[in-house]
Amino acid sequence: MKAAKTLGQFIIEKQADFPFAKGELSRLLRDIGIASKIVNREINKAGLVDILGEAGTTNVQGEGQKKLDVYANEQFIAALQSGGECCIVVSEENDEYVYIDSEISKNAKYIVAIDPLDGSSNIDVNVGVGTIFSIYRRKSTEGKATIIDVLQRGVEQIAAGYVIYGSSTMLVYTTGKGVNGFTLDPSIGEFCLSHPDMSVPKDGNIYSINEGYYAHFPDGIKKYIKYCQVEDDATRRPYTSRYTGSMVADIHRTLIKGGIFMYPITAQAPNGKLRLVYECNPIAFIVEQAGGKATNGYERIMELEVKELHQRSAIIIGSENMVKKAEEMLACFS
Ligand code: AHM
Ligand code: MG
Repeated sequence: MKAAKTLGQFIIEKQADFPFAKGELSRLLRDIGIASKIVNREINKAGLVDILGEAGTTNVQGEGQKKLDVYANEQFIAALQSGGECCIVVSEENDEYVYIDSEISKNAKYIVAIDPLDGSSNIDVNVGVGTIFSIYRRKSTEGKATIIDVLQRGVEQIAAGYVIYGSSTMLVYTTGKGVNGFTLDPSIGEFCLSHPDMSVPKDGNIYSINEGYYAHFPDGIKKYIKYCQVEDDATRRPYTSRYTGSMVADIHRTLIKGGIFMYPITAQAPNGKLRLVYECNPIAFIVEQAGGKATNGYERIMELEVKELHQRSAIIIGSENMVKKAEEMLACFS
């Protein structure tokens, strides 16, 4: 019988891809994996909040209940702090970046950007949610890392990944050499390699967008949506529409089945809704590494200049030919 390869084993094996590395990145990835298991355990209990106590109240054991996104944020930051490889964490949950000030992290050379629990409003209805992370190497060589170390473009990412807490829990990541997916085996508490070398089909037949905002979309996006709905056997149209409201779930499906995910600018969100640093860039890195394409409709996501921690961006991402088609239609109106 073949034994499953665990995330830990895989990370150690892959360290050979980085001959000059000292294992810090491997340890960082391992720390993120461990924190995600703790978060997974709490998410699995989310349906019990009425029994154990609502967020903001005290449960029957006398423990204070926290909102899960706050809890997840604390877990990831604590894991990164105790690992000692990370000097700054940028999180959706913190207005400012968090400087990790400890003896063991004083020589840490990595910056982690994280959305600890994306799509958290979906927890109440038992729909999948996710964690998204991105890893950069700090640029400065001495003193405390600063905002300059943090504001790097997506092309400078060293690694990126997501965890999807869905019907099963998976961790998917890239270090720039393809994309691999690991499924959590709850019986042994380990992520096991289940989806080696993931690749996004060049074409797909699923489009994913919050069509409720149709009236507020740019004309090019409206035109593309109409294109998706027209009948044409050769291109498998009309396409199927799927949108969960959890980007990680929609992207995970897109990685496996192909398709296109769009969160364009709207009248209400003139810069888009999703955040460039810890949502768009890591997801773009993963999708590109799997052979897909990620743009804001006009420019490659990973080349966009990063001016602020919580900067927003439009995103059009997924199967290469579908993204190209959407870009073509946006170009008709520019
Ligand atoms: P969040 O970080 O506040 O959870 O918001 C991000 C989420 C994405 O997961 C999802 O694609 C999008 O927001 C859904 O937004 P909308 O409800 O506007 O369609
Ligand atoms: Mg988010």
